[in-house]
Amino acid sequence: MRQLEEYVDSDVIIVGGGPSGLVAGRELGKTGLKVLIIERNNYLGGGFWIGGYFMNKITLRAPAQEILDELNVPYSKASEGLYVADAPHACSKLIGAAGDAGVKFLQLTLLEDLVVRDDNRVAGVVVNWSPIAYLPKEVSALDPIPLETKVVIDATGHDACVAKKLEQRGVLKLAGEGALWIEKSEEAVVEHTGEVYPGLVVAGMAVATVYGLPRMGPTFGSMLFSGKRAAEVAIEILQQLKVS
Ligand code: 48F
Repeated sequence: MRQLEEYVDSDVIIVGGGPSGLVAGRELGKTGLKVLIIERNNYLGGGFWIGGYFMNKITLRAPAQEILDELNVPYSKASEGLYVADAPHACSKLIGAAGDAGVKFLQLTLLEDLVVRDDNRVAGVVVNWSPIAYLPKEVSALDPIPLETKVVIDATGHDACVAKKLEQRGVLKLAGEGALWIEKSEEAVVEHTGEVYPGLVVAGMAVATVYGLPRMGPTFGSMLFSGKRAAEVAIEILQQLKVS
């Protein structure tokens, strides 16, 4: 309860605790910023616990193995420029690294809406307990609460749930994910990671959904690099806010 009270105002809220959100959180936390990750599941890690086709290995293309080095995750070289790691090992190390950087987590918490201020800027999130989605109407009529922040990062994966809230308001148009094409998708996702609306940054697979980029296959390098890029963009936005 005390943590919730402390985090009704923060520097950055990341919605989604998958690989891109966790990396973004870690990078931001390392700089001393007040960062909260909101996750609808009880567990963090999103799709990073398992590789393609239910295999418990993840693949990463160079130079993403450098991020595994940073996290002290062991891996092996499968072929030139392609690396393989144990998914649970990589995922748990990444969650731990975000925690070590000072990031706080609010699990079982569902993004319901956004706080948008007069100057048309995203200024927070509106959240509720995610279990209410499974409760009968008689007990699920529960008011959500707002959490204010300076920058929101949409790291909700393929659904791009946060950006979709702006689309529902008619202020943003999402192109929808393109067909699977790993080589194109990896680079394009990192390149397009950025501020899509004042105060809202998109990271990870949400970037493909927002910009109509090809969807990813079972490889994770660009999720990690997109998280890093999202953190850089958030820091730039925070610096601009300080100046203005
Ligand atoms: O899906 P997810 O792992 O997103 P990501 O960081 O990475 C994508 C890859 O896992 C994989 C891929 C690349 O190889 O294609 O899919 O882009 O993590 C997204 C997290 O956001 C949470 C969801 O439970 C998951 O843990 N999430 C989604 N919608 C909401 C949410 C919501 N409305 N409120 C709170 N959390």
